[in-house]
Amino acid sequence: MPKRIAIAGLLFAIAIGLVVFTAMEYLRSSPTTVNFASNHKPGQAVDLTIQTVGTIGFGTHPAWVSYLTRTPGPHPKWVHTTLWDVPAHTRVNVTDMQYDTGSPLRNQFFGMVTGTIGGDMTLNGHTTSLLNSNAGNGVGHTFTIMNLGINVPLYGVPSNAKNQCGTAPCTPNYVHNVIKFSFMTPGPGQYPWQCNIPCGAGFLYGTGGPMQSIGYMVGFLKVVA
Ligand SMILES: [Cu+2]
Repeated sequence: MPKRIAIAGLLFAIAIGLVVFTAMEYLRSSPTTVNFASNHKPGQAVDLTIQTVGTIGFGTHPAWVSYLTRTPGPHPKWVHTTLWDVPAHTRVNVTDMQYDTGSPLRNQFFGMVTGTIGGDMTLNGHTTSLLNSNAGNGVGHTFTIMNLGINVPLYGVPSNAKNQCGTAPCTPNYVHNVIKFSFMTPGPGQYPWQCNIPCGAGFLYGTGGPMQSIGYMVGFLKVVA
């Protein structure tokens, strides 16, 4: 009898161990936060450089669409994350290197630039406040912070271009568009941001997979005081 209890106890301990291990693995695998706040001087704008890619090419979901973030400072590197610490009431200058192809929007509303400083963006150097996604290459992704009324459509690259980027991080010798815009951060808080194009290919209505995964098409703007 004591032997059985001992075995049952051992099995129970192993089960608990597995649960803890799995939880730790999950926590460890969640994307890191890029810190734009701690070295920030008051009044200075924050430069946020990101890229959007058609396939991330590595990790647990190599085929998924994704955003990547470039770290600030003298030795920048591309990180697979969509989590940012940013200072409050500060101008953020965003540059998106857009390497993905596009398509017509299901909801034309998201072809409009809203909530940015000046209500516009530049697309490869040209200022505009609206993209007609039924023309040209369509829209690949959007950068949208619903709570702040911010939406920026990201123009697609030509699908017949020969130099498509295969594996992220992409370098500028691959076909891409450069989209720039600025916005002001609000007071401290967590503001979810996302892509509003159902770009989760292979998932129901295109809204699953990368569309609901932090590090891919969803993230948080963590505004700190
Ligand atoms: Cu997207």
